[in-house]
Amino acid sequence: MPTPKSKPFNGGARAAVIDTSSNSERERVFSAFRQWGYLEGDLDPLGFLRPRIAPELQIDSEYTREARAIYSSTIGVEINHIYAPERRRWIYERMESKPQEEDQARILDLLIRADVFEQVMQQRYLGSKRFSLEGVTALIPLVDEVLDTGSRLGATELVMGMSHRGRLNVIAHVAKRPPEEIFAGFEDVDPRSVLGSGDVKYHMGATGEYITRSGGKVHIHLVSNPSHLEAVDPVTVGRTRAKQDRTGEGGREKYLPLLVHGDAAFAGQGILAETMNYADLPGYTVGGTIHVVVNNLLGFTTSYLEEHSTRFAACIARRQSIPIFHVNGEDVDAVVRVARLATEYRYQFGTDVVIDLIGYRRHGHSEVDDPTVTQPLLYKKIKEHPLWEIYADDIGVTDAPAQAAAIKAEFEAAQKDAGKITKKPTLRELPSYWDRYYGGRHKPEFEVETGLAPEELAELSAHLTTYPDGFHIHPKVKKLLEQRAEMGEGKRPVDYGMAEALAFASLVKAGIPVRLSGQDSRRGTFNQRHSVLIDIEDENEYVPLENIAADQAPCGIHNSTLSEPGVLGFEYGYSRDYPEALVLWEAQFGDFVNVAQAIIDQFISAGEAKWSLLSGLVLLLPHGYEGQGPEHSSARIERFLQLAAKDNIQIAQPSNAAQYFHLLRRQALRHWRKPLVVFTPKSMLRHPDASSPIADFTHKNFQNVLPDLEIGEADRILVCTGKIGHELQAERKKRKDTSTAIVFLEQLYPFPEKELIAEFARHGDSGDIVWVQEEPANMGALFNMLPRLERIAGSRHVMSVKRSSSASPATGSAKAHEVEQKTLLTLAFTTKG
Ligand SMILES: Cc1ncc(C[n+]2csc(CCOP(=O)(O)OP(=O)(O)O)c2C)c(N)n1
Repeated sequence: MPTPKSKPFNGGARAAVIDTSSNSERERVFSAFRQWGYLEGDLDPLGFLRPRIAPELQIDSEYTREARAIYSSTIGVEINHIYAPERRRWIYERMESKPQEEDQARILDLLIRADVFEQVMQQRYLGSKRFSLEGVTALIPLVDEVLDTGSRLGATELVMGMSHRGRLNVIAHVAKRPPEEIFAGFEDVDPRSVLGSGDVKYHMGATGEYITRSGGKVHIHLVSNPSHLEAVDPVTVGRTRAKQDRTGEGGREKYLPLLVHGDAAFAGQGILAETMNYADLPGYTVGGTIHVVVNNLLGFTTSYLEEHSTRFAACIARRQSIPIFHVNGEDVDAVVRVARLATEYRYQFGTDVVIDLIGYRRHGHSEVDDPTVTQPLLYKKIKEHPLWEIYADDIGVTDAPAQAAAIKAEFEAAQKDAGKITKKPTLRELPSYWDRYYGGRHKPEFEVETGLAPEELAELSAHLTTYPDGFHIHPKVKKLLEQRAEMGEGKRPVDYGMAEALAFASLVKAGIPVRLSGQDSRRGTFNQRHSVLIDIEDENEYVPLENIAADQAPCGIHNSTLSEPGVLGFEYGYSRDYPEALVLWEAQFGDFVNVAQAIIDQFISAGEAKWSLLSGLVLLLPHGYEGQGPEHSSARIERFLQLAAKDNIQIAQPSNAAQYFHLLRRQALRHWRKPLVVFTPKSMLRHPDASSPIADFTHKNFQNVLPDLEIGEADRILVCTGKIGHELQAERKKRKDTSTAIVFLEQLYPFPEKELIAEFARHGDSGDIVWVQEEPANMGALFNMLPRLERIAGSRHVMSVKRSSSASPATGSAKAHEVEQKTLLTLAFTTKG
């Protein structure tokens, strides 16, 4: 069946109360203000935002004042771009009704706490970076209201991603970690526990419980993040989706995602746009993320006028049919009202919403930075400007200073306690679904059996190659399924496509969910997968992997948007909250993986070292030199090897179909959870040399090294990985060479030293070892392998054969490629040290 589009979960819009079709004078005035009122709004506490006059609003009418008071006030609603009129009316109706009375005592308490928390840190840890929230502390009452409204509508957990600004404040006042735990970060206790690892205090994740205004309880999960602004966005959304998928029915109500952004980052970083772009797509939706732009109209030293080509930083969100609420951060009742409205909207329509919380930045970018150098006039104004005192005055509370003094004393006592802490506090608890899994160094006992009984393979194969009666199959796909059926019966060698299908089918049958996403992954870029069968008469879909067994686990194979960092970040996040599942991301060609480099560097390879957080994510990266040019050849093996240390990741290149099958099953079945980078084939996908007999699926496990059993004593041992090994075998045959062994290194990291030593020993102890690679000398595994090979070579001499160093990975000429490839093969058999 076609995948259903995501639906609003509260049954769509309410009946409209406002009649926008009326031609009355009132309606005409209101119509103008509903559309353009935000442009003249009183949105910036310091009047720094350049004012804008909308000619449409200069109307001489008895209704102008009324409309202006609603739409050009401290709230500005930007919703003209929402296609659905009933959604716009839903917002008008609420804007035009009388605001509810807010719990002002609670709001004031939250504001004082947030400001005083920063001031107490400033007092004691002068010279440390803390990225103060002062100037936008309305964020805390805002989140308080999101939690209250969310909880009333079904939220039991807030999954929150944010960067540096105000993070410590959020850890204290939203995640509710005791302040002494946070202050201990400044005291930098227990340095020996994090030698060479760990992270700065404003990157650490945190969990806690929040009691809402109405007494509801919401679990808070603040996601660990790197400095790379906005990189945490897709990770947070992916984590939310995994939590929702684990829950099934009702998951979208329970798990509410909230992303807090800086204004410069929101406008500037493409990964945010990528993340928002999949908000409504079936494979990725979370039923709406609430975005808050903590907008201080500055980025480090940069003015908002230099940050974006749009009026507001939030305008990037206008491409989606979702509301943007601008609000003056100093009218905190309005902030709370907007928070309620936005949360209700998310629950009503199941889409993203954006709150643009406009304030200012009290200090420099960090507290050690002097902002008067770049914005002298603004900072003169800011210096004189009160904080929570403004709200206390507005609501007529006179004893607020005493309240502030009491809160200050509380924090100062916590600072004293922090000085006594000797062990670095962990600000979070992991969910119990991580209990069974391990990180750290690899141990042999983590290995598992991955072979399957022949009968089981036959049964899986039957399910994979059949479809319902009356299904009109494409003739090409019919042929492919017939061939796959023969593979399952052992009548023809199994290729990669079938090997992968068998691995996935075996896992879902055993109750292990499988999720794969990538560009065109449902069919497969190289026509190799065909995971979804499409009826050629009505385009109905049939997914064999969803029809393996009645009680099977889910199998989701999704065509992703054309995004690398956004989607890879999502899948990393998904793997973080679904350790039991096999989660895979596939690059269209491995060459495009470098677009997502920050996700690889900051999360995938360093997540365990920095935050002790594990992931079993699999990256499938088509790799191999086939004359297709500089951007269709290399997934940059060298980059992954450079990132490898202390068994943080696994890097493999399975050179035949059975090896791929065992590798995928090993990843899912063992409880050692480490990211796995797989260099996958292109031309070898259906090549007979890389296909495997069905027998290889029954008994063997993944072999880190494929020995050369054809050759005993050898004068020369060629060590290689991937496609080149098959070409070397063909060349050896052509040469009728019987003294050269060809050894495939199937796992490049962790380096299988013992297996390789054993294999060398089988071929005697003299002669040469030659590392052969297709990549140029400055790329590929060469740099990593040579010292390792030299260490274990014994009396053998170690040499290498590779393309010449090059600034670009591969030639653009297919013919030049052939010449180069031929030369490589010749040199592999002839080069002398
Ligand atoms: C991807 C990336 N580029 C550059 C930086 C350096 N940097 C850190 S904070 C910052 C300014 C951020 O401004 P904004 O998003 O408005 O947030 P604010 O600090 O003003 O709250 C910059 C450029 C970074 N951390 N990440």
